[in-house]
Amino acid sequence: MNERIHHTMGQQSGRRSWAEPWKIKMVEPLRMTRRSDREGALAGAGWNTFLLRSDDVYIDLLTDSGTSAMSDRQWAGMMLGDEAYAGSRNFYRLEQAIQRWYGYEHVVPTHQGRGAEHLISQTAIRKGQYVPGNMYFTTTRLHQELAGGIFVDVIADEAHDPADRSPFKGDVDLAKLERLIVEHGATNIAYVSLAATVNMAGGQPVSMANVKALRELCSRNGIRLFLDATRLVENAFFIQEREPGYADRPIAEIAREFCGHTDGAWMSAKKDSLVNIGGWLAVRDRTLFEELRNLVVVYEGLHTYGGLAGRDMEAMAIGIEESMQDDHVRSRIGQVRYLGELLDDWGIPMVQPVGGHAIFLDARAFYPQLSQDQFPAQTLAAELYLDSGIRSMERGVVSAGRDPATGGHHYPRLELTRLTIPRRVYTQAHMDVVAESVKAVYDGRAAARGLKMSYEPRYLRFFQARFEPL
Ligand code: P61
Repeated sequence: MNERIHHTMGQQSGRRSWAEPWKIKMVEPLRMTRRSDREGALAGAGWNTFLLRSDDVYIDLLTDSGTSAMSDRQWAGMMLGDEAYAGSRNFYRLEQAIQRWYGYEHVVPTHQGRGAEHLISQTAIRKGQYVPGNMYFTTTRLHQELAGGIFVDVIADEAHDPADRSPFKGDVDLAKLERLIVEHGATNIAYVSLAATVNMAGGQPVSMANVKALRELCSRNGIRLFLDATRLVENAFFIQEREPGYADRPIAEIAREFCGHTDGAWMSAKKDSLVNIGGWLAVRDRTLFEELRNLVVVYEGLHTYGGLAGRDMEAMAIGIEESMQDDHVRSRIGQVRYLGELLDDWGIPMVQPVGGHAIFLDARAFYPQLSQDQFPAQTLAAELYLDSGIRSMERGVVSAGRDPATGGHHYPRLELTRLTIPRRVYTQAHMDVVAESVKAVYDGRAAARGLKMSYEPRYLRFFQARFEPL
């Protein structure tokens, strides 16, 4: 065989190819657009990909949230919805699934992740308390701040460097956390807010060793440890792959062991759990649970539906089980990596190592000619859309928002554009198209001029802000 002919991606990487453990039963046609259509659509959307109509998008990599394909089992489950106002059978199925796969005893359903973040923040934070976390997430930090908390980033420094290839860039820097405890006293820390994986750092995992050490430090100081379990399954995959002693352990077991070190968790089930809508909050402490269960009826709905239809809870219960299967997770992350490897071969700057749910392009490295005030990552998202109709998301200075104390922009070190891969939705050929478009935009990078913000909403500005080209 001619050594230089490597046709499949597996061959190119010196291995046999991975593939999806499913086949396609139903398709959703996509509209192909011309560049002139896209120019009109982008101008109409104020150069913000959140404001585009989905009909104007070809490959939608805005988010992996609520965009996954449900299985035939989940769709069958949708027909088994018990839409009783109180005591729906599907709630008990969901409760059981969370107890079995995540191991928490007391469960409160919510309509999605931020509903759960709202409840835990209002219940567990006193005004003026600090809330250390492994990097901010937009909605998480906002709910902590709205409850009077002060977010402090205690993630390891490596997480802020896109080129650093450490295997567990989501780890908490325990020395940073200890300094915070010494400085302010344990009673002024509401809880530690631990996300696994860390979205804004590039989908980077937390090691089991780190959560164990964190548990020990928290217990010693009487501080609670709560987990954002939104992409915990993906985190468990990385532990299995990278941490000594876990190679032969199933992902489900690793995920459950991880939860075992925490006091409770909140969840956006729209990610790992393969549903279009849903979330939950679950804790071990009975008293805290009573408070959460009482508050949910004010903001979400009765404690046996939390803003969801019975059918949504059924689909979630089934999705949780499917999400924990090793073959599923391997192919999900395999697809993200496939795209990452193509881009890496072409020298495209991005966060390394490639994380669980997305490729994060390094917009600073794309556009060294732009300052952060010219919104490089927003510019890159716009250019990708113009080139091919691919929709991505800004994760830089626009997403970071303003400091509530000073009113000035937060200037995060990471200025990234996220290509987020929905689960079980796009094919390898779609990934090829994405890679080719990123390369075309990279080749044209010298011409980029940046954007200015022409409208800025008060909360979570990145969703609705408008821009104009400079
Ligand atoms: C996303 F642009 N993520 O990544 P909810 N925790 C974590 C999340 O990733 C998360 C939530 C809590 C989204 C949707 C989204 O700035 C944005 O179910 C780790 O979306 O309420 C959501 O869960 C909140 C996109 C959220 C954003 C906020 O695309």
